[in-house]
Amino acid sequence: MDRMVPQRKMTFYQPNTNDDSSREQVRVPNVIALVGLPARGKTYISHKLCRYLNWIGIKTRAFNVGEYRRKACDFSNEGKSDFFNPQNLRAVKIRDECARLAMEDMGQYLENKEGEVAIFDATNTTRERRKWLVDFCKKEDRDPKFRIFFVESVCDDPEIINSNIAEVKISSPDYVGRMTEEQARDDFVRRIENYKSQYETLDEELDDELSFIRVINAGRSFYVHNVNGHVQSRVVYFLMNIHLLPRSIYLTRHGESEYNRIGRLGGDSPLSDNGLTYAQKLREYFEKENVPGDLRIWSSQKIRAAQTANHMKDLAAHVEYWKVLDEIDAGICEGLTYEDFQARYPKQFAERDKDKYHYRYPSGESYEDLVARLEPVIMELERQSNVLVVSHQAVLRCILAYFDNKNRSELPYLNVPLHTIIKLTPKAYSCEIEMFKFKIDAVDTYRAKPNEPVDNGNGNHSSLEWEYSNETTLCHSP
Ligand SMILES: *[C@@H]1O[C@H](CO)[C@@H](O)[C@H](O)[C@H]1NC(C)=O
Ligand SMILES: CC(=O)N[C@H]1CO[C@H](CO)[C@@H](O)[C@@H]1O
Repeated sequence: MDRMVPQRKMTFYQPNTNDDSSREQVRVPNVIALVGLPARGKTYISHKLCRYLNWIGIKTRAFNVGEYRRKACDFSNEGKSDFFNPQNLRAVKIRDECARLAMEDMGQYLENKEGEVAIFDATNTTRERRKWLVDFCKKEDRDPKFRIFFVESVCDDPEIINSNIAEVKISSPDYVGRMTEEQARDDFVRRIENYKSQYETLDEELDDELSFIRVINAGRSFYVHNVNGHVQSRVVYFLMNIHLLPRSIYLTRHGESEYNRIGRLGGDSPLSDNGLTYAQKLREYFEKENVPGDLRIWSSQKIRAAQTANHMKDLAAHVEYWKVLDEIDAGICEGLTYEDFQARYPKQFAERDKDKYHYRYPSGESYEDLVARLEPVIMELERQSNVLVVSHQAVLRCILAYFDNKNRSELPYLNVPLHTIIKLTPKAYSCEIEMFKFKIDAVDTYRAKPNEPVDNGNGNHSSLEWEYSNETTLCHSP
């Protein structure tokens, strides 16, 4: 077998450890600036964009001026909403100073090439303030200049505004533990009024030279103007696909397969007896779960996944079989065990341990390839309501990393055990993640990162019917 390999060896992928620098010359730094009154979902948009851009491989950080303000002064001594009154000169000065600090940090972040995109999350409601930001991005001595894109969220639907105030602002660090909910709401409504007095919306004529999107009533309509470049068009496409309606996404691997039992990689084997039992349990879970509205099931085209999904056909509005959900292609290692792989291709095996995200199986795929292949799935998941995805370990790691905001060094080691349902419920700033683990025997297919303690969450919990893990927060601003 080894003797047949040499001509293939020439195509062996060498992980490029200097991946980011090789792309530098083609990428222009981008600033995405949010515009809009409080309670228009700006921070929500900022978190989601940040997570999405990082996941597709564009390094992004959000700079939230509100956080600088909270650090700079103790809000409780500032007379609450009076602080946002344009007549309060001392407060105006503090706020301007915070915006300036956030902007300078953002400038350094882009200049030092720590990242390619900075999201500037401030209230920024005047034309003058926007000009200040544009001038900063196009500063004379700046080379290359930053490209700037404004994302304005406008909303005149009281229902959306009220639900945003209720869900987000009452639990804001500005209010929690400082006053009652009623007081917080009143204070916040006054704060909005203070901003309203100065607010100047983006205008197709007055702001003709700017690039921007206006998101109207949480995405009911859009106005897109003067889009410039790759990042901006990705942002527009993404914003036009997301929605705020409550729903859950369920992820599961296929039941244990014959190949799992004997430790072989990939292949297209059918379910084992344990796997069939899981498929039955999965059905019972969804009978009880009683998902509101329609449930869609998306399965890979591998036999083991389709067999798992087929048990639930009549519970779902649609069952679709997607080739893009097929397991990572292990190339020449398909059908081998890890031991075979290590014995036959020791160098390859070591390369993979060194940089699992970028490592590409000869004649196969890498995790990085997989993320690119799965981007349409993420976009479609954003558009849909309740979906169950029946797929495979590596594929689900990529999807989970998107929702749980895990970076590329963590992604290939995320634990996605067999016979477990992962339920994702997106919230305003985070995604609630619950794991339901069934008490059905399965082999453990997890391989820990070398030189790290093994904690695969398997085994120890086998006496539980299911286990529950806590809410996880997404995308941290600095
Ligand atoms: C990924 O996240 C982990 C945990 O937050 C951190 O320790 C690690 O440095 C990060 N790696 C990269 C490449 O950003
Ligand atoms: C609310 C807010 O940030 N307002 C500022 C908008 O920009 C002008 C001009 O830079 C400032 O004076 C305001 O304080």
